[in-house]
Amino acid sequence: MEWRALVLVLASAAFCMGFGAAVPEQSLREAARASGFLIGTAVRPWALSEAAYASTLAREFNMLEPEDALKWEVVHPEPQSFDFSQADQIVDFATRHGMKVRGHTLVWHRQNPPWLTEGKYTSGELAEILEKHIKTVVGHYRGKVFAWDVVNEAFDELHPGELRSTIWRDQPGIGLAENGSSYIERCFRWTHEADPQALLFYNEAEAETMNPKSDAIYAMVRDFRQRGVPIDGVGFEMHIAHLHADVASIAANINRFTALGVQVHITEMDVALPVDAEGNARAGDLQRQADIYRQIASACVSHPGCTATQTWGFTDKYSWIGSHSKQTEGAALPFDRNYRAKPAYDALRGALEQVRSR
Ligand code: 9MR
Repeated sequence: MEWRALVLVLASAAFCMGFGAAVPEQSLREAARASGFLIGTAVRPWALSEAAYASTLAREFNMLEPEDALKWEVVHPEPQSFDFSQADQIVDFATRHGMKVRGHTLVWHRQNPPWLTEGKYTSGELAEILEKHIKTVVGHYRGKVFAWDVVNEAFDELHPGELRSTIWRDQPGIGLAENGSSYIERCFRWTHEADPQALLFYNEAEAETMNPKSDAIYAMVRDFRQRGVPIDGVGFEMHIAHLHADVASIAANINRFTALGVQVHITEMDVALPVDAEGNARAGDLQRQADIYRQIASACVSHPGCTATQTWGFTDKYSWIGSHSKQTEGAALPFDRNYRAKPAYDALRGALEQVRSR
């Protein structure tokens, strides 16, 4: 055999054995182009310097969201100082590659800096601090971040349907503790003042199906819409566990929210699988995972009011599931640790191809 042919044979054998990352013939973002649908992912800034990470991100997605870089502890580390360096890197990447940016998140009970949580501020002081935070961060990204998760996970999982007790609501809160969701309303109004063009979302976990938590959010959003509070969308996180998703209920939930005139974004999708010590999942589970990705993405793209689907990271190399489950679960994303497309990837692309011309 001629040496060039031998090299070719060896190279394709290595590729088939998994030594090279497959480049799909049509990327997710290409599949989404005709319909204008947004396909996004969460991003960690320090991984952008990794060639495979950056090239996969730019090739596959037309939207991104900083996974942690816009949270208080990163962006507002001291009372008087803001640090936009990490989020700026991500936003610059998006600009260079023609991607939209979702902002996550302005008001949350987690990942807040000690100066804030231990500062023993009065409600009046906290209200001032929060207004300044929102206006500074949103102002910095005005015209660059097209949609914000203004308030994140404000409803309780232990008492579904009730608002969670947090520093922002009632510990001590920003002064509106007795008035249900009015502290949330105030946050939406401040954000709108800082960037009237940005789309404003309420983002939540475990409210993807019809259940008491989503009922409560539905009531809040309906009230906001009726009174002209600036809210444009609801984020369904979609962290799927135990390979179980009630797709009919998710579709019904998308229907009722969009009927209020707000958009739905799927904001944080992943499907965690049991993994062995090497982080590998079973082949059958990878297929079942693909089915869930397909069904959920289809439920979204087939509804005109569901305008974006986003995964919470894209490579199994970087995912919150591993550390969160003490490495007993993982393999939750469409690409494996070597950036090879998994069955979930093909499923996602199939769903996007479904809506060439919405
Ligand atoms: O993926 C995020 C992880 O890196 C952080 O350590 C964690 C801290 O709570 O937050 C993760 O992202 C969360 C997101 O901001 C809001 N919804 C739930 C996500 C998973 O916990």
